[in-house]
Amino acid sequence: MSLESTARGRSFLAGVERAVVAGFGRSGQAAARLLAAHGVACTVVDARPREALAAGLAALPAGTDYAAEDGAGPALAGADLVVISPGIDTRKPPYAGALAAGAPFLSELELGWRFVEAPLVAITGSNGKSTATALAGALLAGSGLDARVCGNIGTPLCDALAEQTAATRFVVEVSSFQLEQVRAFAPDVAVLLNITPDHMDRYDSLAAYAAAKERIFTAQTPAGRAILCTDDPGAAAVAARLAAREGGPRRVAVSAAPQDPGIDAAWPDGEHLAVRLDGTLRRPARRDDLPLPGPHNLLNALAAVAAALAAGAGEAAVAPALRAFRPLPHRLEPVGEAGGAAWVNDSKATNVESARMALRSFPAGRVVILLGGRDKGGDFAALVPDLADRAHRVICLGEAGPRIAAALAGPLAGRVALEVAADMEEAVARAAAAARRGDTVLLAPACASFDAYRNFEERGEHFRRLVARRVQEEGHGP
Ligand code: UMA
Ligand code: ADP
Repeated sequence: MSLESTARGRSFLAGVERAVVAGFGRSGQAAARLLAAHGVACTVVDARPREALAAGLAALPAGTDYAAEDGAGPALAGADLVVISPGIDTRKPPYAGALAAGAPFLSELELGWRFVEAPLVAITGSNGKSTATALAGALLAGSGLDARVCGNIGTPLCDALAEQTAATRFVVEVSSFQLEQVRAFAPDVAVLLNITPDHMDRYDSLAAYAAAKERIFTAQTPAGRAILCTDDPGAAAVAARLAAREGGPRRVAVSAAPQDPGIDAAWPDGEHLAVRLDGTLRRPARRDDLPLPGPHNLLNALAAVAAALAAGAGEAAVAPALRAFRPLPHRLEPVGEAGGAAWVNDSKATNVESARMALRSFPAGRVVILLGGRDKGGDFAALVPDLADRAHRVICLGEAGPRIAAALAGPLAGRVALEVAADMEEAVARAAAAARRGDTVLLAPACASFDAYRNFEERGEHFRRLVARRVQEEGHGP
């Protein structure tokens, strides 16, 4: 089936003559291309000047307009549809005013979803989204299905659609930003891994952030399935609200603890992973089929297995697909042995909770951790118990380095050594000097990367190169 032939999408766009595409990055360009393919004229709105967008604009049909963000009020007011990019904070002008006046905002995610024909899996959470999404995709692909992993993980859904067939299973990583402006988005299988503080620079409160995440379930009916990791208090609260909702989705609880026979759930059952869906119990894999470290990855895997089985994966495919799965780059990724220590790149640990989970993945007292980057409003003091348990030295770096050091110095005094480094290079040198044989040197910054890098990948690659240089120097010996 070609993109043009999706009747659902065509009928959705039937009344739309002029759309605004707000933000012209990956999501906006994908949305504009999709709209253009359906004959909908676009006005592109971006904070960047027209010249900076020239290459992307040239790929769109004549008749595509551009409006600078600060003068885009009239374009927003006159649009039949405003497709909004996830990076745009709609609390600011001109978006706040347009929203208040009732402009028809829609997330790029939902625009794409309107064109999808086969069952779709959507996965959200503060941490573990990419891992669970990639794993669910691998489980579906291992079952011989045409699985496409997309969304926040990299390829916008509007782009991933281009090659869909009636059998394609999209596994979409979904962020809170993408969920802010959904209306009818009703994934066949929706997963919520956890809700812990993140992006507090974008939301007025944790409740506002949690409410955005909860929207993944809002339009689901009993035809849909909601998979929630109920060991997490934030996700458990959402599960309780879903249980009380009439006409809501079928729920599946994911937990590290044994689950009652009466409910659909996924949990570690002795040596096995157990999943009960619609009352049918399966044990499709052993616990040690999962090659990823840490208790958090067990929950990610249980959620991914439940989601994949619910979306049509075969039971026999689960164990081999788990065994073949490798950690994604920049997520607890081993990058070398130097000075007798194992060096681990968890550059994707961009918030406090993911850094805590990273610490818990290694033996007590044996970690040298690198923390810092751009502050997203994280509560660094929440790291104290895990740092005291697992680390013997903390090296703070980047823009947030001094604030982190100030938050930790008192509580860690006399227990864990604390240093401040100007940048990654100095932090790695300090870590090498402090690490003992058998230690783990862990980059799990609990911060965004944008103070010094374009993204978390670039930060992780820099760390990897610095470690590789040490490994190589050691190879040549003194
Ligand atoms: N822009 C404005 N005004 C603004 C903000 C941005 O005009 O106020 C413009 C920028 O000038 C630029 C464009 O918008 O031209 C960028 O749009 P965007 O920030 O929405 O980014 P995209 O390139 O569309 O990438 C987005 C996601 N980015 C964000 O959510 C910030 C990508 O997730 C995602 O991979 C991609 O869509 C495809 O789905 C990145 C991310 O950081 C990796 N996500 C956050 C996270 O994982 O924590 C949520
Ligand atoms: P996301 O896409 O939500 O950022 P990733 O799978 O990329 O999730 O992992 C991001 C970071 O969070 C990594 O540092 C990883 O080690 C950590 N992490 C993964 N799963 C969890 C979880 N369930 N709870 C807490 N931290 C996690």
